[in-house]
Parts: sequence; C-alpha cells; structure tokens
Amino acid sequence: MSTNRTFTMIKPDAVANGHIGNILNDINTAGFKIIGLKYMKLSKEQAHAFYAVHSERGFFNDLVSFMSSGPIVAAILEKDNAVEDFRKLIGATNPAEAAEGTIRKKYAKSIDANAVHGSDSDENAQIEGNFFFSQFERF
Ligand code: 3AN
Repeated sequence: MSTNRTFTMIKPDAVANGHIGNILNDINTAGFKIIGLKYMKLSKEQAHAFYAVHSERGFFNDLVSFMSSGPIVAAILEKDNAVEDFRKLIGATNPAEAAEGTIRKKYAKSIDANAVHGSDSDENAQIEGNFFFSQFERF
C-alpha cells in the first residue's frame, strides 16, 4: 500500500551552506506540499535514536556525530506516491552517482554529508514523521 506522505531532513551540511531556501523551493516546485516544518538541532541521543536501524554499519558513529553537528530542517511532505517520487527528486545516496538535476547532485558534496534525508518506505515515513512531529504540528 502506498501512502501520500514522506519525511525529509535538510542535513547540517546543506543548512550550513545556505541551501535551505533552494531545497524547499525545489521540493515545492516538484509538487510536494509541506505539512509540517521544523528548524532544530538534534542531540547526539536523538540522532542515535533516529538512525538506530543503521547501528551495525561502520559509518554509524560518524553519521550520528554529523547529524548532531549543526541545525537541520525536518519536514513532512505530501504528494501522490510521495516516498518514491521524493527518492527520485533527491537522487542516489552518493551525490557522485546522483542524476543531474536532483537535490543531492545540486547541493551535496559527499556520501556522508549528502544534503537531505528521504524516507525509504511508507512505514518508515510514518515512524520518522512521528519521531519529529506531534499531531498538533502537522496540517
Ligand atoms: P539513504 O539516505 O539514501 O536512504 P542509507 O539509508 O543507505 O541512504 O543511509 C543513511 C545515511 O547514512 C545516508 N543518508 C548517508 O548520510 C549515510 N551513509 C550511507 N552510506 C554511507 C557510507 N558508505 N559512508 C558514510 N555515510 C553513509
């Protein structure tokens, strides 16, 4: 079953490099509606909990340090086929392999600092959205 919502974060690298506005504009231009939006900094504990599924991977500690190194923008997005269409909009995990015109191709420099997160399934979109937003913070 596919739902019409996904979850994204603009990561510390893209925030630090001044790309918040451009990325939100690309998201809106691609037809996504913003349902919830937050500018915040994750603690190490929060980043650890958010990425717990990756805890066995070699890059986990670096990922947690990076994601808690500076402010991020968290958002819930709505569009038909949201999860799949958003993954297409952001491009491959490694920006060097991301297609021309994708957000990671345009704004990311490396596989670890890759500008944006996008949920990889409807189930995770819901879990991740709930991690950041209460029912009163989404519209
Ligand atoms: P995606 O974000 O495209 O779904 P995942 O779920 O494989 O990619 O990885 C989660 C996050 O972990 C990525 N967004 C990226 O920041 C980081 N990551 C993935 N692979 C590597 C790697 N080989 N080295 C460093 N960081 C990585």
